[in-house]
Amino acid sequence: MATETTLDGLCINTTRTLSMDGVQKANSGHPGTAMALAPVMHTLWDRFLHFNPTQPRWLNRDRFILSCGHASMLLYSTLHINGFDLPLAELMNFRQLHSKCPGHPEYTPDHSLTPGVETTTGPLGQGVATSVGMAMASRWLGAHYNRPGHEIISHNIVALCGDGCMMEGISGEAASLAGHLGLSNLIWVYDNNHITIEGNTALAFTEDVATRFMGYHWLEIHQYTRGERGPVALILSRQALPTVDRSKYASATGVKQGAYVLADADGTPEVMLMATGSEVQWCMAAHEQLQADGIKTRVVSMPSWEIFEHQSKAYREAVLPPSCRARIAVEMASTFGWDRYVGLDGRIIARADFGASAPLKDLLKEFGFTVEHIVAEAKALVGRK
Ligand SMILES: Cc1ncc(C[n+]2csc(CCOP(=O)(O)OP(=O)(O)O)c2C)c(N)n1
Ligand SMILES: [Mg+2]
Repeated sequence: MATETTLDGLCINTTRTLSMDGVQKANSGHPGTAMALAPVMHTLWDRFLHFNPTQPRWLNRDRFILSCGHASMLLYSTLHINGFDLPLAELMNFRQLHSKCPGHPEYTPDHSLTPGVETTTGPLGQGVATSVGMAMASRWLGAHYNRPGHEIISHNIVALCGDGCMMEGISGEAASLAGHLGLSNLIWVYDNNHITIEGNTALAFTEDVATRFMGYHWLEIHQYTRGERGPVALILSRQALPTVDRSKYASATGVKQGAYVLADADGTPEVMLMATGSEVQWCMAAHEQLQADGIKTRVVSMPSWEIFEHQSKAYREAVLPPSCRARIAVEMASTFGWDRYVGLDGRIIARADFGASAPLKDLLKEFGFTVEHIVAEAKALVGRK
């Protein structure tokens, strides 16, 4: 991972070590979730949320809710790093009596306890349910107080939740209402890590959450993005993923357009690699190799076809120039939908079936989800060795 040397990497690792230290000092709980979610938190707080750490009650701030309240050290570390009035001494006072860093985030209306904590969380499912109420409140305020040219209320509500939240019925009820109301100011990030206190979720929870959310009329997509037509659920991958070095590659703000150029060649690309979510990592590695072999390669991250289709023709053609017909899409699920983007000359590395089980490494190799295979396909497409 190149991130260790970058400011992003430093922020992420500092969030992790602060969380570890807090848990260690309190000798209570474990820092696993905080460590795993540190990159997500960093991306949210650094790239998406609008807030002012010196004015934690600023009316139009985005609201962040840690619905997996058991990972509270993650929130405290993040608030500390982002300049909220939560000094290191308070962090090291985690889980002590009268601490500003209690075992679960605790809300006080004047933010006197923990600045930046927007609601009390801990009972699983509660935080995400509260987020729907907040999104409704924001819509109500906007409808009453915004005037043309004076949009004083425009904030978003972002909730981070885990398997436990999705298992609780209340999250489903709240999500149903959010979908019904079309609350596009609401985003849930779901850490589907398949583990709870009791063990693997396979023991008790095998429903298809993504399909359920589609039924609720949520716009479900697999990478960080924002939808304009209804609430959005972002389902994080269960595999360990390298973090993209954003100082070297394009900023993640392009996700708002549904698709964007993540890595590029000098001049017109000869070949384009397209993917979403965890497949992007292989495209990035293939990009490095192809570029080194003198083949001009572009990587396009496509978190949402739907949002991309709503962009101007100029933008769409800037991202996917029609002149470049050597295109490869990589998707660990079905080939469905990609033909539109790879065109007649392109290739799709995907699966038309499902059900095989084996260690992940063996499956990936068997099905061609490897950097070597992508590189070979790309070279075959452009007729080079
Ligand atoms: C309603 C409710 N029931 C039980 C608990 C106790 N509890 C705290 S964390 C946890 C497991 C949460 O698992 P998950 O949401 O997957 O989080 P992860 O372990 O992945 O961080 C449970 C059962 C709780 N906080 N709330
Ligand atoms: Mg879990």
